Amino acid sequence: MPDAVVNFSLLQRTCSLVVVLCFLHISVTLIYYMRNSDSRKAFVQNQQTPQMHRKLTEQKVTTEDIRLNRLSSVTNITETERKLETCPDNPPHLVGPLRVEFSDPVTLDLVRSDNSVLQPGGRFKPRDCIAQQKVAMIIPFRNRDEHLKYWLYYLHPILQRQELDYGVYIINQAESSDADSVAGEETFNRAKLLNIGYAEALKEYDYDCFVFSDVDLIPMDDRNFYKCYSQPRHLSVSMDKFGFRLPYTQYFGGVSSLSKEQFLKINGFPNNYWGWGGEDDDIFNRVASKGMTISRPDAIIGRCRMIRHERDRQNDPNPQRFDRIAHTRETMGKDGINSLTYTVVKVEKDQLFTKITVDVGKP
Ligand code: UD2
Ligand code: MN
Repeated sequence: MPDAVVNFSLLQRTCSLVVVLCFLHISVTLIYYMRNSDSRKAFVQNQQTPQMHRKLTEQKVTTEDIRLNRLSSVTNITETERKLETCPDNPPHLVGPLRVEFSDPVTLDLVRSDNSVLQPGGRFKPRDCIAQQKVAMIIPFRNRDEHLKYWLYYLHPILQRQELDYGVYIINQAESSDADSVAGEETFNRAKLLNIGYAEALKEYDYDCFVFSDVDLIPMDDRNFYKCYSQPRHLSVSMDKFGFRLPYTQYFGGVSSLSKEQFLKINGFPNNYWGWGGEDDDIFNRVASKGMTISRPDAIIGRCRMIRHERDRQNDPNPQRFDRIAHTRETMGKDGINSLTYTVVKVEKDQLFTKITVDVGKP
């Protein structure tokens, strides 16, 4: 064989080897890249809203489509052409158990930037489907800004993943500085604030469900739906504070939900429990006396954490509570949403919530 031919076939083989090696290199790099981007995604899941998830998926679709030259068929589908269906029972973006800690520094600005999708007043609607329920989140409040920050930080992404049409209402009991009409700081009245939340939220939107939540309670699993069921629902069933179990069967404190119909059936909540305790048992009595039962998630899905705190000023245990809960059946007809009186002092619309400051009067 002539030398030139030998050299040429050697060159050809070397070239083929180089091509194969290049191909191998590219394949390995691609596989590593894809794996890495998967694990990065798993890491951001906890604080992930459906919008963030959608952005990630849309980016992926776009690159893929450019490669396959399918771009035009994607951009042709406009928002208005999409026909919306009712959101599913199992929303696709839920992640299950969540890490909940109160040591991370959280600022309202951080929470605002994470939730840019919210409408003023802490309002949200899913973009891709019609929510099954319109839910007002009602929080009784006075002087707990530190706790409120964590509530907003954790709950907004959860509620969005649950695909609810919701609004957040902070019902703030006025202090002396809030209004001339209020002289000095009065005793706290949690249940009356919850009644006010119900009434004020309904003035704004046609809510069909009301979730009543302490400001210091955070669910540890996003499968614990903040919505209403065929019976009044107790949501905070498995709390760190009580060793992750119910303290007693009739316990209804912390977080609960009632549909508009269920709420009206029990004439709302009592207005005359001033100070700490008893109002949650009175609400339980109301529910039971109307022949309803309590619906609850299981002890795993119902896990939640309460931010540790001292008893607040002007919220000492109410000495009348035992006497009052012994007479719920007789008093509930005339004390409740049908006898509610109060004065609105101020309404503030933040991106993350609607804060309604109210004068609830005195004992
Ligand atoms: C328990 C119940 C709570 C309620 C209360 C008795 C749990 C987890 N919660 O809470 O549902 O039945 O006993 O009344 O067991 N608040 C303020 N500022 C105040 C006082 C109270 O914002 O100055 C609000 C706040 O939303 C707080 C809630 O009222 O989470 C309940 O008060 P608490 O946290 O002091 O009472 P706690 O933890 O014993
Ligand atoms: Mn508490």
